[in-house]
Amino acid sequence: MRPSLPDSLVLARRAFLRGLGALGLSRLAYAEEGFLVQQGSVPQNLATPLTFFDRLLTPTPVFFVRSHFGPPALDRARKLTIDGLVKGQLTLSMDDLKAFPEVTLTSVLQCAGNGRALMAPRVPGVQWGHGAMGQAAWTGVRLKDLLTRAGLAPEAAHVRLAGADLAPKPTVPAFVRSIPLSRALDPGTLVAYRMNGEPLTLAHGAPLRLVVPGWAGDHWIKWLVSLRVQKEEAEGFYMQTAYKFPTVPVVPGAAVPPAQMKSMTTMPVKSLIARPAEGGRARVGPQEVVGVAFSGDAPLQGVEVSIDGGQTWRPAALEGEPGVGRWQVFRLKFEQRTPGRASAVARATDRQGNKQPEQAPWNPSGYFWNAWHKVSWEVS
Ligand SMILES: Nc1nc2c(c(=O)[nH]1)N[C@H]1C(S)=C(S)[C@@H](COP(=O)(O)O)O[C@H]1N2
Ligand SMILES: [Mo]
Repeated sequence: MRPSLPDSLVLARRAFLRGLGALGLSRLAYAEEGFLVQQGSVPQNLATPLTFFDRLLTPTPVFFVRSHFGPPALDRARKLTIDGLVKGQLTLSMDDLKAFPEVTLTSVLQCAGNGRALMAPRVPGVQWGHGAMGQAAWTGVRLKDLLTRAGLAPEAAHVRLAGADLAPKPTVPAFVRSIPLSRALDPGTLVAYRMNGEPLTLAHGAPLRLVVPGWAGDHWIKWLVSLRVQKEEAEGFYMQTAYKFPTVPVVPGAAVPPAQMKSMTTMPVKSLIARPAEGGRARVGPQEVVGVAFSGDAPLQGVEVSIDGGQTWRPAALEGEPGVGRWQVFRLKFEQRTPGRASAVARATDRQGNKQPEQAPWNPSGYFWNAWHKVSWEVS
């Protein structure tokens, strides 16, 4: 039997609330926001509440979880094997890995299906709202350094990635994927063992996971146990069928022939408003719109906010370091002098000139929802 995630989460939540009480913070407010929200009927899909998207780092206890089959048993001594088109096969322990130069970087991890619930018409899959994303500081070693140590054969073109989690029955395909060698050799691609300064938790892939800044979460293999250098992409459903996006615009609801689909890589530019909350209340006077924005293609150029339904736009102030696949916090303050309905809509642009679209392109699996985020609240 697998350890039951809900029980441990309930305990974590209790400890968290006790801690808040000791700090004199309102239990009531945090009872609403301070824990993960189970997404769908399976406990391994947990969404981060929107209110946490107002800061540069998402705390690990509320960092979303997405696992197809649930975690394998915790094994901090699990070794990583590198084989295939290499001069010498390697089997690396944690101590072996820690002999390579250590790297820490801050990067967004977002599920390609984040926002799927907002697609119209609806599409099958985990019905994520906005909570399948987070940003953490990831620490580990460069995949490039490991591959260089193993020695690449000239025909090497892809790295097949496998975790230790098993499908629930033999008829369900294994969660196996691959990345092109060029991406594997990118200095930002890490085999990570720490998240936000602590050893990875089991839910997030302990002891080792891949970190692929700028690319969607399905590349960030957890419980990493095998890297195989090969000529071809990985076999199987999760590489050859799933995680594909139309290469041409699609009429909402239309079927797309497989030949017109290609594997997704970088996350399109996006911003999201954490506060004020949709349907919330505020007093007449200063209002503040806060959120996060990022692009998987280039560092952020800027975020604009409109408080008049899109007629005029104001540049928001940005916090944090710009980077590919790294989010920055944006903030816009304004005065609301009269009672009534207030609203805000945000749109981001990256340094490649990509602009967040007003409508997200519909696609059959509901990937990469990145429409302008609009909220409205009552001022009295
Ligand atoms: N081994 C393994 N790795 C995996 C998955 C999985 O099911 N098994 N899910 C992937 C998907 S689809 C996402 S979005 C991210 C989620 O990472 P997190 O649970 O740490 O947030 O892990 C990826 N890595
Ligand atoms: Mo995902």
